[in-house]
Amino acid sequence: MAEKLQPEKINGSIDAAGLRFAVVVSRFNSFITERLLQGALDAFERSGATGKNVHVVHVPGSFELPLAAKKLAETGHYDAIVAIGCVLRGETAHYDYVCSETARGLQLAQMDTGVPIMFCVLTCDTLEQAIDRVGLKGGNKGFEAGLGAVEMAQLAKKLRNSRQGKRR
Ligand code: INI
Repeated sequence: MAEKLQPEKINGSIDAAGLRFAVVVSRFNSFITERLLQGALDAFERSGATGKNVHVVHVPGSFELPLAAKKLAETGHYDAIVAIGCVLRGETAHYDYVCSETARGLQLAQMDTGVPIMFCVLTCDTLEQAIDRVGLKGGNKGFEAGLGAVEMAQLAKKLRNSRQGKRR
C-alpha cells in the first residue's frame, strides 16, 4: 500500500525574542482597553519580547485605530501590530459604523502593508460582556491577540524567507 503523503508544515512559533511590536490602543472605554493592553503585554513578555522592542500608541477611539496602525506598519519597524478597542452598542447606528469601518480599515491596513495586524476590538452589546473578555469568564482577549501577533510575525518571516529561497 502506498505510504500516506506527509506534507511539509509551515507554522509560526510563539517566540518573540528579537521581534518588534506596536500596540495601538483606543482610549474610548479605557476601563476595558487598558486591561486588554495588559493582556497583550503579558503575552509578549511571556514569549520572550523585551520592553524596548514594544511600543504603545494611544488614539481617541476605535475608529482611529486603522490610520494609526497603518502609519506604524509603514515605518517598516514592526514585525506585527495589535489594535485594541472596545465598542459598546448604544441606541443609535453609530456602533455599526464604528465596528464595520474599524474592522475594514484594519484589514485594509494589513493587506496594504503586509504587516500582520491583530484585530483585538471587542464589539459587545453590554459592558458585562466586555468585562467577561478581559480576564473573567472568557479569558483575556488581549493576551490571545498578543500571542497571535507573535505567531503571525514568525509566520510572515518564514513565508518571506521561503519565497526568497524559491527565487534562487
Ligand atoms: N469608540 C469606541 O472605541 N468605542 C465605542 O463604544 C464608541 N462609541 O460608542 O461611540 C466609540 N466612538 C468614538 C469613535 O471611535 C471615534 O473616536 C469618534 O467617532 C471620532 O472619530
